[in-house]
Amino acid sequence: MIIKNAEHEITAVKPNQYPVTGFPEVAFVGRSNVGKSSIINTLLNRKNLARVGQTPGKTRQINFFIVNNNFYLVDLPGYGFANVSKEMKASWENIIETYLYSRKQNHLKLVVMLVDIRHSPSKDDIIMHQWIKGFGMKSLIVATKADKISRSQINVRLNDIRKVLQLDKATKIIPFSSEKRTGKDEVLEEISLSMGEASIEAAESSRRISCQDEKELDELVELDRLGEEEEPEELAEPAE
Ligand SMILES: Nc1nc2c(ncn2[C@@H]2O[C@H](COP(=O)(O)OP(=O)(O)OP(=O)(O)O)[C@@H](O)[C@H]2O)c(=O)[nH]1
Ligand SMILES: [Mg+2]
Repeated sequence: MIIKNAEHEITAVKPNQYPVTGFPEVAFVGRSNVGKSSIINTLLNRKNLARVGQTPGKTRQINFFIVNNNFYLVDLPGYGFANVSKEMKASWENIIETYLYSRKQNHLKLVVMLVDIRHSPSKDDIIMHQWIKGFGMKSLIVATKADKISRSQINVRLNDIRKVLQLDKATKIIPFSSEKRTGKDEVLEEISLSMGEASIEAAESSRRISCQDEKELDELVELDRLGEEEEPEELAEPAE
């Protein structure tokens, strides 16, 4: 997939603030500090479109990034961050769950779940993945910060993550590094595959909106044809 353009469209906390274009969405979930905002910047070839932080808990709301004018990458707050009050934790979890629940049916084409390649998935990660699976959403696992371990360790770590999350064979897991920009093409390919039909639907509906309906289109074609027929015939060259 080629990224032609990308912009931050809206920041939201509740459903009535989400975009209403009907374009398909790909959401990024995972623990706080795992690299959700960083992967979005890397995929979109931007430095700080999504805000990245040294301290966990940087993203506290939902950020929608419109890409190629036809789909969204959605940056969600992280879960599992210990250093916040109970109320704050509950509020963030509520923001994440409300988003997934309300978009699962008509908008969400793929949930990209991020886990740090160096660690076994946490209890929160296991619950989140079961939750995604339970709702029948398509998921892709991305193991972040792959630059922090040696190449020989990568497969060992991927196998462990696969085992702990009890991934079925159909669920892919991709090692990724925002630092080295590795894994980018593979993730973009999965995003593109997940939206194959969705982007055709979106293109169709925008054509429908611009033409109102087939009848109007037919009338325009007919008017064009008549206009062409009524063109005055070219004057014959005057006889010598
Ligand atoms: N070495 C390395 N560091 C990374 C990578 N991805 C992210 N980081 C760093 O990890 C920290 C957190 O990254 P973010 O992208 O803000 O993480 P997040 O998941 O969006 O965090 P929250 O918004 O708090 O949920 C930052 O200091 C990043 O620079 C990576 O692939 N490699
Ligand atoms: Mg973030």
